Amino acid sequence: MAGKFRFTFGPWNIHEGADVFGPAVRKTIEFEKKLEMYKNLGFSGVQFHDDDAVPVLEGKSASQIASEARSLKQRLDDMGLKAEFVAPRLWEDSRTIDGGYTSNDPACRKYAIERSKICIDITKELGIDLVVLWLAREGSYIRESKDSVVATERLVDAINVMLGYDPDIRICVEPKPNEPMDHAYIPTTGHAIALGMLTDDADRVGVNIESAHAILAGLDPSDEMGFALAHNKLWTVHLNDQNGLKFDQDKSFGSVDLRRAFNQVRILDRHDYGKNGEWVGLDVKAMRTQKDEKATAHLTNSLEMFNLLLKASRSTDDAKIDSFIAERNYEALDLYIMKHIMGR
Ligand code: XLS
Ligand code: MG
Repeated sequence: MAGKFRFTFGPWNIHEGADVFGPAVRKTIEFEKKLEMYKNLGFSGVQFHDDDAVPVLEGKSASQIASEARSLKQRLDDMGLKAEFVAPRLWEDSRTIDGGYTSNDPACRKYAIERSKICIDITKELGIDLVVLWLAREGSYIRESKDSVVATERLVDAINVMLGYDPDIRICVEPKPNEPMDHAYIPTTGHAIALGMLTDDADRVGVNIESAHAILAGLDPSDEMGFALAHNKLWTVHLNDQNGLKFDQDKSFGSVDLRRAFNQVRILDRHDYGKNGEWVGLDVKAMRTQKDEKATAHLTNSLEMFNLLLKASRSTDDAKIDSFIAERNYEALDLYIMKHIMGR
């Protein structure tokens, strides 16, 4: 069967448990300590925001940023870890309140572009070519505040600047329909791929599909992945789970809907995801109730569930499935899959 999967997560996936309504409930684990934990947890790849890689970017010169990124690369090499991607954190600065690339204020748009260039510099110093754009604030709270045609054009312009800034980088747009904005301009995989097609070099624009984001858009993550795979655009994934249309929960993979998780693993495996070096990212968060000493269980649990579901996916009786399909006996197929996932 298909190859082996390699797993990544970002330092933000080990966190203190603060939420919109309450403060941190777990001790902070220093970044370096987190890096030391990766291998023991079964992960060999690290995803970064630009300021995870080089903290406090503001006020640092380009050469200082480059030298800090180079020293991080050295530490990763020493630990046997690889960076997967870098994403510009464009949602925390006061200049991105109304959006980065789609802000109505030209000075703020300029800031977003400059910050993205810094992100690309860091990406290159880490020896990789992948930038992820989660377009957090590229949307609106009220429709009348922005023009959706202009916003789309501004997103294209911004991506063009990034593509032009470095001839090798590839950009993965990570769609999400809402939160923090009421309406986001790039809510789904289809939007992300179509946006890429408007750019100067569509071949260098792909997608990062996060399970919870697809579910928040009322879509099935495995079908979203299939659509992207059919376009050769699935260059990374953020697997997790989500209990209906609520806040973005980033629950452990498979913890809400095992069958939905099974189908994500199945589509990835059946189409050799990873054959071009793509990683499996687990963008999961620990429950706020979790105690300090178990603050990483959500990561190992998600990894274990992926591997168990991979086993389940690879052990289906495909002749049986084909005959159910040929007979159009989907009730039998339905029961077969449910029992198979239950190990019966
Ligand atoms: C938020 C996203 C974010 C990106 C990286 O929902 O998951 O963490 O993946 O910027
Ligand atoms: Mg994500």
